Amino acid sequence: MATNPNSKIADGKHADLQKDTVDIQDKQHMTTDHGVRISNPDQWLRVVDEKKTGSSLLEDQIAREKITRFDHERIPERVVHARGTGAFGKFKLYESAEDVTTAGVLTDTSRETPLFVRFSTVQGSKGSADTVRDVRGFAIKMYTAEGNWDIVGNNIPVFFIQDAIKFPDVIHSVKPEPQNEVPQGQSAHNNFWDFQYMHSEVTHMNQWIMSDRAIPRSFRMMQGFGVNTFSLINKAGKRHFVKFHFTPELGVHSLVWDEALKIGGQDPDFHRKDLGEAIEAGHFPRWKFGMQLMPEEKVDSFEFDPLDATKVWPEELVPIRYIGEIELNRNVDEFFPQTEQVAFCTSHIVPGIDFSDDPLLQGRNFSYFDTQISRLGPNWEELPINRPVCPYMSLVNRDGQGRHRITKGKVNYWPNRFEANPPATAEQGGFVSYPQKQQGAKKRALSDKFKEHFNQAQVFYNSLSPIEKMHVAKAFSFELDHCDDPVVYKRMTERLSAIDLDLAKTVAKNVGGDTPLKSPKENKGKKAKGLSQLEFMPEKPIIATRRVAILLADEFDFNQYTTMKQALNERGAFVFTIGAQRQGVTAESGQKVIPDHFYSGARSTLFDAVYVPGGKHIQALLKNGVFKHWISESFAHLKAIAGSNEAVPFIEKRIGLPEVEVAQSGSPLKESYGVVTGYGDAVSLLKVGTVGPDAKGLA
Ligand code: HDD
Repeated sequence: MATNPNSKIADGKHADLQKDTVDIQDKQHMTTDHGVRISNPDQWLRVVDEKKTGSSLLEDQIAREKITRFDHERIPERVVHARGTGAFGKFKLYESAEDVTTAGVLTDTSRETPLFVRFSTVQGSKGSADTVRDVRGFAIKMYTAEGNWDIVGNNIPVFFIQDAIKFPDVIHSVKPEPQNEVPQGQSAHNNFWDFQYMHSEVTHMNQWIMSDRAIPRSFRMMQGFGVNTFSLINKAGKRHFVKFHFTPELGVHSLVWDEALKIGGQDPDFHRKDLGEAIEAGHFPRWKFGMQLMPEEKVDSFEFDPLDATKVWPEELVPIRYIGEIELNRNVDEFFPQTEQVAFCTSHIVPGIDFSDDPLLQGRNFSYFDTQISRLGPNWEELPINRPVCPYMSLVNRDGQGRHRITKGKVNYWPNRFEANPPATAEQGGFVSYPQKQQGAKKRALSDKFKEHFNQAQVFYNSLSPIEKMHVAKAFSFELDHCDDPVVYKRMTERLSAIDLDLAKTVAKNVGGDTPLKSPKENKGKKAKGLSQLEFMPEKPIIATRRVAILLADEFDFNQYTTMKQALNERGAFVFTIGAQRQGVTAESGQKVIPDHFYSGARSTLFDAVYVPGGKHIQALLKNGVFKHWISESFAHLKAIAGSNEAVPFIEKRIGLPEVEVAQSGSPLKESYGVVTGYGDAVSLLKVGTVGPDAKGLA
């Protein structure tokens, strides 16, 4: 197969983008868009009298160009997934999958394939908050040597609906209601839950979105799934169905709901900044890449239909084979031409990969290409971020708004007398569709197995830990409490009884539904692997990239502060000093420290852990309401809390844990519910091991 010389260069896309990149640092003079230097960009050309008053002239071509460009700066936001952020990276293959596919990207282990990932929320508009309860998009564009391969996935492995024709309905139902455009970035409203009741096929998915999966701590700490079923074709022409998985090295972690709500106001860009800062600091997020593979002939041997996107393939039946890794290692240079203009298509596949008859995927294959035309124009694939790194050429696809490629030659059709732009045979790398046999009657119908909607929803709920189940009950309660139409919240609580009777009773009580007495569908308690996110803790807790606040006021213990700060920095934590004032706080021993924030400028919600060193500063801190709230709020949000010396009795009393006795001076280190206290050497607190994502993971 013909390959591209770029195939071994992980930053091949970076090199490609340099052709279109200019650097604003280059002190180049300001010009109009047609290249003429501008002498005065700050005043409109006017006819003025001696007092310098007078009318502005339409003649001012420089002002008109500036205003006109500004007037047209906005393009339509994505109709879904409008809010998002992206980064560059690479895909590294560790094990060839040549037994199942001919795709170079999945068989050539010497390659590093450049890629771009865009993470997103679904419901909110472009300016909405990052931490809302929602599915997260996980869209990957791999610039492979044989063309772009897009995996347009989510952080949840299933979807609401089975047939693409229902997509406009489900999206209209979740988007702000038509009469008043309320609410923004939320599914907590009548229309969404009305739709959910009307379509029992959503039942599995709505268990996932009411779980902690829908409020991730970070884009770096969530799984990715291709969701739809694709095909892989090997050299012998045999087909396997496949589902793609991305499993984060850092584990799967979530916020708690109260935290998510507050961060939405305190820092609406929380996830966007988190990703950018980690990459900037060289802590590159990584995901293992895996595939679930099913030989074509097995497709009818399950109680569910493997082509139904509302179902997972249980790992007990179809294990995940991990064969590679993606890493994100470079932030974008400019948001608009890269993150905003990147455009994904499920139909972008490369030879060796093919579609399946999954009716959701079939519709998606139409929709993505189509939507890019209205958002970016017909030449959207020519935009620098979207164009392939391998050679590409079509004599026929040309012209249209925004075309800038110049194609030399006398013909724009095929075949032509010059034999210019010939197609490639399969041996030359030409894409050949899998020769699937088809026959049947033309009908609007889905296979019978698509009609079963509750089994996997029950298995998902059964597989959660008690804490996760409690969060699901609270999430349903929050959402349905926001519905003021009794038809909506009563029906939905009744529906929940088909999943779990206790869940339905709790929600009914909270939101005013009728308490169900029996379940319409017996729950036999079946559980499965890979559903509770607690299964995805990293093997060793890692504190790297976790945000740790150190709280200070005047007369803090300098030695404890600096040793802890240094120890945290050495472990890669992002350490922030919070002080009574940003002009500076002074240690007992006289040293001055300039904090990153003062108490009212930051909040406990923006950090994963907090440390309070000893020192006389505790007396001042005890009079500070924000400080006191910080400790109790951190505890309520299940965060790691550490304190030493004078801070110990304060922290223990503040938290009011019956198990934690007020420590005596000189007593050993203590750990209880993620609170670590001790006397003497501050750094030894870290050895207790709770100050890391494992503690947060339970949140
Ligand atoms: Fe979609 C965007 C993921 C079903 C139609 N979708 C979009 C994005 C993601 C997904 C991650 C954002 C891409 C980006 O960052 O630019 N969509 C999914 C998943 C689905 C799914 C995992 C179920 C398996 N989508 C789906 C259906 C349809 C669409 C059934 C239509 C029939 N999706 C679109 C779209 C969007 C989109 C309207 C809006 C912006 C875009 O495509 O590029 O075409």
